Amino acid sequence: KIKSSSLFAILFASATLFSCQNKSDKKETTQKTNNKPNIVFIYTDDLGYGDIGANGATEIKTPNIDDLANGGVRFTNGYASSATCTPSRYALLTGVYPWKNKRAKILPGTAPLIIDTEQMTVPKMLKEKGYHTGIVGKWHLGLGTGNVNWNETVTPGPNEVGFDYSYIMAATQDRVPTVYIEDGDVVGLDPNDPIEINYKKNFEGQPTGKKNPELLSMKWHHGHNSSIVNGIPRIGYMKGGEAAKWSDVDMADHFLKGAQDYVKKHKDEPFFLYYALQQPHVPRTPHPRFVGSSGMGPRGDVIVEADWVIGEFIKTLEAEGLLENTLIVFSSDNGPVLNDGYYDNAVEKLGDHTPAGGLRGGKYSLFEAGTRVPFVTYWKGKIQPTVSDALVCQLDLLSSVAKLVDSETRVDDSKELLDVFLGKSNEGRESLVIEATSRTAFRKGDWAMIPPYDGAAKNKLVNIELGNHKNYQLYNLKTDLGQEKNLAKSNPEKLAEMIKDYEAILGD
Ligand code: NG6
Ligand code: CA
Repeated sequence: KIKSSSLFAILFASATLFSCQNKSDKKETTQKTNNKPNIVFIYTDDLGYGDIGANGATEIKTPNIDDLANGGVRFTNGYASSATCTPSRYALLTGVYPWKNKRAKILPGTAPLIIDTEQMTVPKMLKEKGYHTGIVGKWHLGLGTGNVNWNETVTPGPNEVGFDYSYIMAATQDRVPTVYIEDGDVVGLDPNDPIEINYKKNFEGQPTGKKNPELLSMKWHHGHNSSIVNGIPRIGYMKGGEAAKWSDVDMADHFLKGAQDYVKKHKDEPFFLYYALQQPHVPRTPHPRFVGSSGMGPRGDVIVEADWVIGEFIKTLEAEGLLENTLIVFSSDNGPVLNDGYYDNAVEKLGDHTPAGGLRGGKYSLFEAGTRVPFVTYWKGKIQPTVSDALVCQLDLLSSVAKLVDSETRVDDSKELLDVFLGKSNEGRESLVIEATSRTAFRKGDWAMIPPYDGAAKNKLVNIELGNHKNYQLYNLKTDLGQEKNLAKSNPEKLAEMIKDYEAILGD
């Protein structure tokens, strides 16, 4: 078996080299780089561990994601670095624990870039190895250095931290500016209708969600009552830029096309694509053809939609003959939330679906559902289908992908776990510090430890338990996945060991 597959690899590699030699006049570089696999991160926004069929969901259908999960390594202990978006994305790209960067918090649309342009990132590392690098989708890591002028090229941004190409939304779907930005320029901007953004104060005479409920097609529940775009009240105030405003219901198709076009354009060179979907984050705006598809209201419908675009994207890789030369990593930036600020029936129509898949908490939480997320690696013909319970984190992708492409780059917090990601080893990381809204907790072996925190036990607006408690919490996840039995008092030795290891990492 091994022999024939390596023979195949040699034949395949030499065939690839040969065909490229014919095509390209830059023989030298092409030969060196073209045997490198393409790398694609498909990253959803707020998708819970239990939101996909492969992780046990029965009430919602995600056949395309399930194909990846069942045809690759499906991780049962795969973690985002944080229970919210910005810090997780920061860690994904830089390999640095987000709690080491004070600015890695949920950012307004006007926040400056929080990745140092000198810092190592996944795309930077890959660029050094001859890859073309692109991002399509949600950014939410800040742009510019302070007062962004949206009517000029916005910089620094993704293009200054390693991406050759970027097609992004600045922050979130519920935050202004509600426009797409390509390589720093707002797409479709009419210079006679400049964009102004303010997160503190409205522009005179502009309607808001708060004052003009009659203009709304979606009602706000908490927050989300500033400027109105497409009948949806947002966070932050925006004036101008009418022609550039995105169409929410078309966003999924739009980003899909961006991702497909990127692949088609760069299929003849090794590429890295970070495809960051907006679903199922609020506001949930399924394209009309998906409305009603889940029976669960908009949250379910946009998950079906996300699954569909992922399927279409994979078809493109296949049609271009790239699937067997592409490592795909699928994951989510943080755990699930139902009501995240709009009335959209996510709670009312949930039925028997369990977005957290039996884990406690959700988005914003130090309990497991905050950070334990769908996590899959897929590489047709290269990764054997398996289920792995190794502890892995999105943090680890930088060093692991570096190893894959023969880069020397390693970042301390990012563990090199290439064999684990390729399904050849079950030896994941020993421990992990997880983060949720500026608090941290600790995972090691079968255990989870949450230090004492002041603050509400539950965020009542979103109806999620945050993990705060006046005492230490200690859970054995092997016997108590739902974190119901606090063993801190009955197992002081384990608690002491966990605290010691955790503090050693924090104090590093
Ligand atoms: C919160 C928003 C929430 C969501 C979140 C960011 C309010 C009341 N809530 O502040 O709706 O936008 O930020 O989500 O405004 S994340 O997935 O990008 O981290
Ligand atoms: Ca998110």
